Amino acid sequence: MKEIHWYPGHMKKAQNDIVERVKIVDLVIELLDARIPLSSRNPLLFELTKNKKRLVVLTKNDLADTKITAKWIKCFKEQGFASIFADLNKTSDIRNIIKTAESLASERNEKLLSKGMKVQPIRAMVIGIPNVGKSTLINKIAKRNATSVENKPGHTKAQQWIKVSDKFQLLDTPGILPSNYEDKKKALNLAIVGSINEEILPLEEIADYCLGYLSKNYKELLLARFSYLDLSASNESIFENIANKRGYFVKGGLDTYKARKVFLNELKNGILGQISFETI
Ligand SMILES: Nc1nc2c(ncn2[C@@H]2O[C@H](COP(=O)(O)OP(=O)(O)OP(=O)(O)O)[C@@H](O)[C@H]2O)c(=O)[nH]1
Ligand SMILES: [Mg+2]
Repeated sequence: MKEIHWYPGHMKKAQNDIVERVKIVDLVIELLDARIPLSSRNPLLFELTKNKKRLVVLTKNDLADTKITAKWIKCFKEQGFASIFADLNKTSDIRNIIKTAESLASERNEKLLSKGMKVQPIRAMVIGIPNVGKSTLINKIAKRNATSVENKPGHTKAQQWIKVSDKFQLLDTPGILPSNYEDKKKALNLAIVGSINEEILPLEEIADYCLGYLSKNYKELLLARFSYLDLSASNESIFENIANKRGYFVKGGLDTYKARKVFLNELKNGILGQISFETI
């Protein structure tokens, strides 16, 4: 496989900043994408923060297969991690995260109180790979646009403390990817959910992988949207069929590139239904 460069310069600095700041936080909130909990965990980021209390949040559960998410939560809990799933656009899920984070991080304040000292705001660091919802979570907890959100990987470029309340301070951090990967499937998963730039892997390859994965695991959802497809046909003729049906043409024929691109966008945005790309 040809070498793939996907490690933007600001991530190295972001990594050093995490080492520096992790010392002073009470809690690490690690966000993983519920559709790909394994592929979206950066082992280095985990390692750098492993001595701290941790809350694992599986985000974007509104896009994931909730039955599979429940199994992942059970698995993380069995490994000893406090873990919850969330749709970060849902108020009740945000409240659940705040409640769990507060109870996990209360130890320092209990100590201060027992010595007759004033309690301090809880400090939590929000970490994860790009585009998993770190800045969104902070804005929802703060109930204001304290930090910028964008549906593209690598949007946040530097750390930023956000005072959420007198009781809570959150540190927004830039998404950090592993500098390399051993496994092509992981890279494909990251491209599907938008945690690495689309241009890094060939679009045809991502779309063909998804088509195969859905034919195998979510055939009903695929046929609910594209009832006219013959799934035993070749990938090329399936995308030709979609291009034809939707009127995507280029000079000289059908625009299968556009058919693949639109298919991937619909998949990423949940239009085909709630789909998980990693099972236990
Ligand atoms: N459907 C859905 N979308 C979400 C959820 N959480 C975040 N998003 C969207 O995901 C995109 C990325 O969110 P950000 O909060 O910018 O992600 P980030 O982790 O801060 O990304 P970087 O700064 O690039 O590391 C935005 O379009 C959000 O609206 C969720 O639970 N469900
Ligand atoms: Mg961000």
